Amino acid sequence: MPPFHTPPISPMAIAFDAENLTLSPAGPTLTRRMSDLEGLFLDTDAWAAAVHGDDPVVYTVTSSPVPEIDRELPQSITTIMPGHTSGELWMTKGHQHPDHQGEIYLALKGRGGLLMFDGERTEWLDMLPGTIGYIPPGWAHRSVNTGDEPYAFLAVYPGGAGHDYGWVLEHGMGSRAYRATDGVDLRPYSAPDPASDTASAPAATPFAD
Ligand code: S6P
Ligand code: ZN
Repeated sequence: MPPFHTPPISPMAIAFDAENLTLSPAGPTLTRRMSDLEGLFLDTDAWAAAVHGDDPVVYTVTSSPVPEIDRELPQSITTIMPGHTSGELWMTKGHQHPDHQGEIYLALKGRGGLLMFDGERTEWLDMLPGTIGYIPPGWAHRSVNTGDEPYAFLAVYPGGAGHDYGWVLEHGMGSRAYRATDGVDLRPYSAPDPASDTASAPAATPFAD
């Protein structure tokens, strides 16, 4: 056995259903609710009101069985629900890979954007079905649903790269993406205010409502 082989993973075919957004055989599925996105939306009161309301699902991540370990190449499908929190579009938490390596996203359904930040520069890619978004090493990345339907994409990434979510809390993402009549309104990043009285705060709004 060559030294780079990592048992027990063997060559395998993975059925990729871009319509039903499944990978088969399937690995773990992760569900991120509003409560999992603490400290990320600018309007902390609106975020807290949503959490204390029905704490909606903001996105899910379903994976193939390929594990997140060094030298493996896992895949996952992320589906972000349509919605906004005080105008700020629903999004993933965003992360930096501590072991800087590249990653690709392939947009599958809906309409979205890929926000990237290297600590100084910000980049935004519009993501429509068929678009491959390339994330170079060292760029923190966050996905945003800019449409009225769920936005889904396939990610393929180095299994040993790791995920640093604290980096985004500390450094931000350079921009914030807001709902606009035509597409997205990108505004300069600012840190969230500390939570205050949530009683009169507007709740987060799924577009479907
Ligand atoms: C993994 C890749 C995606 C994200 C997923 C959720 O490197 O970038 O699979 O994990 O889109 O985003 P986040 O920021 O919550 O991990
Ligand atoms: Zn990533």
